[in-house]
Amino acid sequence: MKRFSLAVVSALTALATTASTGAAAEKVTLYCSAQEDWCQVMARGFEDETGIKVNMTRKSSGETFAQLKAESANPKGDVWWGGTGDPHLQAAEEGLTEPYVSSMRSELNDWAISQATSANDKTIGIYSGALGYGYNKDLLAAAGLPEPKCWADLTKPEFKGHVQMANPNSSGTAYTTLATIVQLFGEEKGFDFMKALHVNINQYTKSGSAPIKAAARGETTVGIVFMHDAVKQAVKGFPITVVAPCEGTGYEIGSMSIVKGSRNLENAQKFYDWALTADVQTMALQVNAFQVPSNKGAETSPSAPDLASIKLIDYDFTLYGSSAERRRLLKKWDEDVSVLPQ
Ligand code: S7P
Repeated sequence: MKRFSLAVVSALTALATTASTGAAAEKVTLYCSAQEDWCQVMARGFEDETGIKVNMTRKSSGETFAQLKAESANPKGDVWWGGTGDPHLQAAEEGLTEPYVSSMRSELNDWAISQATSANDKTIGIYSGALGYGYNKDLLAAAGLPEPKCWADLTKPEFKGHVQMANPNSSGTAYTTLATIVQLFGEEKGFDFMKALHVNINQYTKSGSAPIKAAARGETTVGIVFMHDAVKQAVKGFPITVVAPCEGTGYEIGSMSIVKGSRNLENAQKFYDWALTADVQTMALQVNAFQVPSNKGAETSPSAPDLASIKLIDYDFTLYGSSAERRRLLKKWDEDVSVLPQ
């Protein structure tokens, strides 16, 4: 009887161990920094196709970078998908992400590969998009404001209280704005611009796309965002006009990285390969995500901003994605701009 119970106990223990090992292998923890609806499509799409459970959390790019850093001694995430490339590059430099060379690379545009090459394969480009702003034409008309066309227009006194942007510490979009302005005007004049803009800002949001959603709802006249995020609101039927600033503008290479110390590395790599396929990148259109996809075979919507017709600067991803420069610029913005009276 005693021998029988021992046998039953060990059989049950073995079963429980197999079950728990199996369950642990069939999941992946996804940190997502694109828009919530696109993150959901990616998570559900991967689960449906592979049966691997996706635990997804959505946070802005700068916030996700900070989370990876805070968790580095005990990593909890497996793959970081989406968000501007600069913090992905910084994570690579700081050893927070793993190198991986996907078999899908031959299908990608050069700009996506060069993002990988510059980070020793610790990140890769998944989409691209230009920075700009959008305004609510009804609010603009009601306030009797002239149509803004340039960055400089947003610093005019009549725009006081009418402009919204995100905080560059939490938001990749807003960090791209800061780095773009510095590259366009030079550091001294760029910071003068940020100070003049600060006077007109009604709120610094946490998330990069929040300002254009607020403009769509009529809560701010202008939102500084990626142009594709403004187009998304216009396509939904809101009275949003999208602006490619006349002086020229910066752009992002939205990126993906595998977390260093990932507990589900094989599944993270499966997700990574899957996310680089043309069919999966085309799924962006289901949620009106109008970035340019990195897979050459993926579809781009006719509503997507045409990057070839926008005056783009030669954004220096190596410098502005470096740990020292990103930290330095954010500190300077915190100390010299954000504390000024409005
Ligand atoms: O998906 C839209 C998008 O603008 O969101 C990403 C962005 O970094 C996330 O928001 P934060 O600015 O709050 O970090 C962009 O990569 C992407 O194009």
